[in-house]
Amino acid sequence: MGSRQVTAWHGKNITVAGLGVSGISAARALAGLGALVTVVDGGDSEGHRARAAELEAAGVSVRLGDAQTLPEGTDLVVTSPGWKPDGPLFAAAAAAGVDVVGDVEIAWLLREVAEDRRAARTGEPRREPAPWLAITGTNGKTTTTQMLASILKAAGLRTAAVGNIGTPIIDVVLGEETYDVLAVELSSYQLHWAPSVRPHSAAVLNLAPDHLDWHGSMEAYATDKGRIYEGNTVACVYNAADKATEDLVVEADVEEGCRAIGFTLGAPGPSMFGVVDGILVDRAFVENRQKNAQELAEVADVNPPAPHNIANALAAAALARAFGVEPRAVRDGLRDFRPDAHRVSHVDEVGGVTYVDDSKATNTHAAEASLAAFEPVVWIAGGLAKGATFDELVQKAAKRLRGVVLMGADRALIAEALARHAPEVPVVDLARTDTGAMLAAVREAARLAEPGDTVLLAPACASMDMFANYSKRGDAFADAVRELAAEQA
Ligand code: UMA
Repeated sequence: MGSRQVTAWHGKNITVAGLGVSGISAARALAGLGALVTVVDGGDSEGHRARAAELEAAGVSVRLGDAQTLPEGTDLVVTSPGWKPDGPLFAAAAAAGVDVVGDVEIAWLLREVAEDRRAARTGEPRREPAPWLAITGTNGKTTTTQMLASILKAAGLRTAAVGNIGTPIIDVVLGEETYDVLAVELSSYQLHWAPSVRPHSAAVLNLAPDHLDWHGSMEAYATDKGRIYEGNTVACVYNAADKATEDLVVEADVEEGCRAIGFTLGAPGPSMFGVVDGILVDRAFVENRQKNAQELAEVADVNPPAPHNIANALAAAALARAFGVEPRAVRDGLRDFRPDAHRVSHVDEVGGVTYVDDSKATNTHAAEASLAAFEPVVWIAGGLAKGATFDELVQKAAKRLRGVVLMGADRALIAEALARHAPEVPVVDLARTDTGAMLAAVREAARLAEPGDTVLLAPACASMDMFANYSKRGDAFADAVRELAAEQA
């Protein structure tokens, strides 16, 4: 079955892989279009059963406890992003000649139909679907997507921040609200399963090893990230300090006239965004860019004004300007933006020691950025490594480390790197993967720290071996710090 023909989905057997946020959204949408939908999921918990019951009430079949076999007669598989592409379900689909796509692909393919329906429902003239300004990268993509949405709103545009950020994009495309433009965060997983997506403009913020167990290699990971530039019409935004992002632009097949726009923390050349004397400037979308630059905002307008975050702001500004947003809205949008919790957020000071939560540092690249901001630092790390190695991170951070507390499934990988590159640094190996380990970790870190030090939770790993997600891990850290403060009061 041609997976791109939305009209062909009616009456067809569509298998949705995953009863999570994206699977539920895809199943409801496809059932609404008249497809015969079966959701399959390897889990069989109480939560899964409750979600299954809700979907079954909406006419969707659900099969729990088996993520491997392809339901008989499947015409198309729509997968959730987290499913590894080398899994048995996809091997079975390939053997049966059945296409596999992701929920983001479905959202893209539904844009036209959604506008037909909206026009029919409201009686208003049919509009073009809202263009997508898309963002990916190993780190900073959620923040940049939020900054972009804030800038677009400040420009008076109707917009939403969607995708990997947590709002399934199908729900927004098919929903009641009308949008002028969408700020879309895309993960490498989503890009892998979304071959048709053609953003108006897109940015790859940076590229460092992550999710290698899923993609199989750094090359495969980079290739999937690079898909975001395919078919861009106005701007491919890259990080001038990260050549790999520029290489992806060079390799991309874009529309005639689409420009490569770099961003840099230094003074920008023509067709770039950068910083001059504490001012964020645009030398790309201005008259006579050889000579002129447009002031956008002050560095102090970026919240917080840390180097990696200024880079995020420049990327968001570049995408907004590519869409025609006025300079003043860039400044206002950046000023309005408030960062999420669990991103280098100050928790408390106990006994002269500062406690900082960067639970969002789920890979080595992010952990490296936050470790570089504190000295001396007691580092709490560990969790699921996702195929990463820790030698480079430990080498770079070694001099700053007062001590290290390790927990989680893959903590031995970090312990080995510490033994190789920082043998003098005291390491406490908690040998625990239970949720309660966080309090023990904070107590051990407090014991290692001296007044004036920072205790930093920057795990360099995913959280799911111990917690539901990184935000629960960060909450557990903050709770533990509060308990420590109470003990020491
Ligand atoms: N499952 C299986 N077998 C598998 C894998 C998963 O049965 O091999 C089942 C699980 O039991 C679960 C369901 O599939 O019930 C979960 O599917 P999923 O892991 O793909 O997650 P969703 O709930 O659909 O959420 C996804 C994104 N999750 C991942 O990419 C892992 C969310 O990004 C995203 O917000 C959401 O879609 C909406 O688009 C989260 C994330 O961690 C925040 N993203 C990674 C990151 O940012 O690093 C990529």
